[in-house]
Amino acid sequence: MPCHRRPRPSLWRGCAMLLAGCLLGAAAQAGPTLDAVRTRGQLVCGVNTGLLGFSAPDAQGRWQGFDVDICRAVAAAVLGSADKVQYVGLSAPQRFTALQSGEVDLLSRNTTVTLARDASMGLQMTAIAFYDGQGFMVPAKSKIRSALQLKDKTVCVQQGSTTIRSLTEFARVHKLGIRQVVFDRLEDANATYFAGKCDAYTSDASQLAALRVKFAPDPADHVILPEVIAKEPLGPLVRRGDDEWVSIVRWVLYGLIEAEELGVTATSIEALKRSTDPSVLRIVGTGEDTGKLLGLDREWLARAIRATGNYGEIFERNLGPKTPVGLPRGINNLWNKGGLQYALPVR
Ligand SMILES: N[C@@H](CCC(=O)N[C@@H](CS)C(=O)NCC(=O)O)C(=O)O
Repeated sequence: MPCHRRPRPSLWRGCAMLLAGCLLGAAAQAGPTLDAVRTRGQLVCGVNTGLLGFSAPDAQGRWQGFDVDICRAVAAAVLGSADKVQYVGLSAPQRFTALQSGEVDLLSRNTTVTLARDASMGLQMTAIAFYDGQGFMVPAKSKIRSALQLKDKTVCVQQGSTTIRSLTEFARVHKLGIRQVVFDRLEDANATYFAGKCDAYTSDASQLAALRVKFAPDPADHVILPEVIAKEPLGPLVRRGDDEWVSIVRWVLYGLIEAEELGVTATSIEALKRSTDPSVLRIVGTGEDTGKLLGLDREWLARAIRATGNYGEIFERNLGPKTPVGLPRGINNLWNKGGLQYALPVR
């Protein structure tokens, strides 16, 4: 019987409970990954073996970078400390097996989300951390200033990524007859290109920017061409079939983005605990308890923000104009500042 036709008291109760559930959500149960992470007391995070700005160990062996900060934020939310992370460096071809087999709990490794990866590999996307695009880099002295000038040129490329296929399709569509020089290992692709043995190098544009800083005596000797030949939305992936874990990773990322939108930073968070804005209070952990909906406590997001800063702070510290990689915020700016970063609302 529909609720509005004078239902019996027990039905009223049922409807009221359903309504309360709709409005508030019910407390979540922990899924198998969260259970395993808690029992182990450590999050095992798959990252790139060494990609400047995204994930690389520093001189003391401490992992640093944008993707590493996502691991740290999740660990802070789930385990109470951003340091409770074990990092597993994974090459492009190794990364999906490591996640599928359970070797890592989370893959936070400059990985593009595509339909095939999301739908057919036993993996699931969470949210987009970085909007990237595939591009080309050429030596500045080469005079090539457009990807359309790559006719019959050699292009260095690594396998195990989305890159080869998009290169092949781009070359075919524009009838460029590009000659691919394919490598299993990134080190070999780098060595060959920076020794001047390929006319161009193709990869995610952020990666090209990082590589020229690391390997070129003068980064200005290499130019990234203006064309973006494929969308490369990068984000953390988890195993399919653990809905609770998907939600946790997704909402940590959204929470960091929303924190930026609301002006909550690693340093302003303490003062904002006395804010009068309910949206801010939810984020800083003194308002409505969103943690219980994820199987976490009230302070889950506050801990993540204290550990890593909000999304904007993470971006600026690891990739922004003041870092060696020197990327502009561009399309990774917030939606209300001309970019694409739009967190679903944390409420
Ligand atoms: N975002 C692209 C490319 C990411 C990627 O794995 N890039 C390669 C270079 S093209 C890389 O990081 N290689 C490092 C390695 O294999 O250790 C993807 O997800 O397929």
